[in-house]
Amino acid sequence: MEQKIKDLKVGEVEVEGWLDRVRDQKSMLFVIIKDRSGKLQITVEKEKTPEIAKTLTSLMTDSFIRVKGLLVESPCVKLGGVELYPTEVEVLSSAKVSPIGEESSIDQRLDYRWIDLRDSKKRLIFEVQTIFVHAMRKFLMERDFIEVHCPTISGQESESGAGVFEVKYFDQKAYLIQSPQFYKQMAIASGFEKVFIATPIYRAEKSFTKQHATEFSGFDLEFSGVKDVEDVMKMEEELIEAGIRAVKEKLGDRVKAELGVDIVVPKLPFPRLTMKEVYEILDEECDYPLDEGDDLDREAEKLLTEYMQKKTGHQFFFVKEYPAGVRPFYSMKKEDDPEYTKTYDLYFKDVEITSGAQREHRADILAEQIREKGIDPKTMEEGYIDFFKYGCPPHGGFGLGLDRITMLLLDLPTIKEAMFVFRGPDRIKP
Ligand code: AMO
Repeated sequence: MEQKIKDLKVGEVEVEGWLDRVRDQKSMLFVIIKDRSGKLQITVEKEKTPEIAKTLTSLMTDSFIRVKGLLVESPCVKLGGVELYPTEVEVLSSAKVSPIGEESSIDQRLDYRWIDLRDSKKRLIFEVQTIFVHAMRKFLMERDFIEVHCPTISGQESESGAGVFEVKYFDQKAYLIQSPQFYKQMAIASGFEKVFIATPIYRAEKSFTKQHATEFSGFDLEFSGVKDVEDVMKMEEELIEAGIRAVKEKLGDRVKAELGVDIVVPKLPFPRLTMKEVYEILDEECDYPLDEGDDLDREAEKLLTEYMQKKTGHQFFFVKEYPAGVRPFYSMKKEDDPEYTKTYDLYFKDVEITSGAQREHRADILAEQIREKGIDPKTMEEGYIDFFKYGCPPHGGFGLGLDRITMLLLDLPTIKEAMFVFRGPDRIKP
């Protein structure tokens, strides 16, 4: 294993790194190299090692080199109080001049995303996401959830309303999944009781907003034993709190120092509103009336967020019991008010990060609800409605958009910055 800069001990060393800076002085050359762990000064005495000096001055920033030499203590050197006198330098990859710089637009930077990501601040975003996802997995495994992996090519559309990418599948038509919805419900019908699925999700929508991508990372849950949508919401708020707490504990200081963002661990429980309350608030408090039965538009989401932040000081809030007309066919309707459903959305700052629900698990009612959405239930028997004909417990779950929560947690201006590689209507490279 190669040695990382931060682990080097004085004496003979061999180290690899990116060329960061070269300061050329009369008789000396000071070269800084870096790896993920830190930076190191290489001190070259031009007269003693002219070949090494020549090699290093000929290189562009971000060339990748291997250096052998003597590491000595040197209290006046700012970088860790050590410097490396090289005896051998090997150029492993010489770089051309970078096509992007600090003044480049986000889209120029995305063309060269691998170079853009060399900035340690950008890397930190993915370190945060790693900790967040790991903490969620730990939370779920402690509660006996099983992780399953599902196909992303399907013969069926799962989310009426959301755009779907059609793919040629030999001589049949197939789709890229808009959600792992059917597979997580299938796992419940398989008696798995508690499952989660982390998967790519595809949406063929020409949306150019800060929170839309055409492919994103979903983190989906489904579990049985659900009596009401509240059971699902409770599971989600605890899960999110655990994820953010882990980020705060492990990386909170670095996020503050490098990105200038305070990670706030949310207090439980998150505030809750029913859609009926939302209609009233929008009308009476925000002067933005919606018709009963309407979904929230972007303006309503912003106004409601402002209202909730003022009223509760909370960055998260749930909106539950949506009208049946704006929710997918798989949502269970309220027994005492069937115009409304046992569904919810979770908002973080002013963006929806999750949809969830108790599901309709009775095959005959499900078929009826599919018909109400204008879809012929026969087209959904095989591969969906059939799951519920051979016994299936009541259940519920939710789908969390990972890229959105990362963007919001770190106050990033767009989801493009929160995704390792962004996919949008006009971007399919790199
Ligand atoms: P929904 O369609 O609300 O619900 O999607 C769930 C979550 O996925 C994220 N999301 C997106 N992220 C980036 N770009 C997009 N275009 C995009 N679309 C959605 C959001 C959203 O809240 N099957 C249900 C979930 C369920 O009920 O379990 C579903 O797919 O964070």
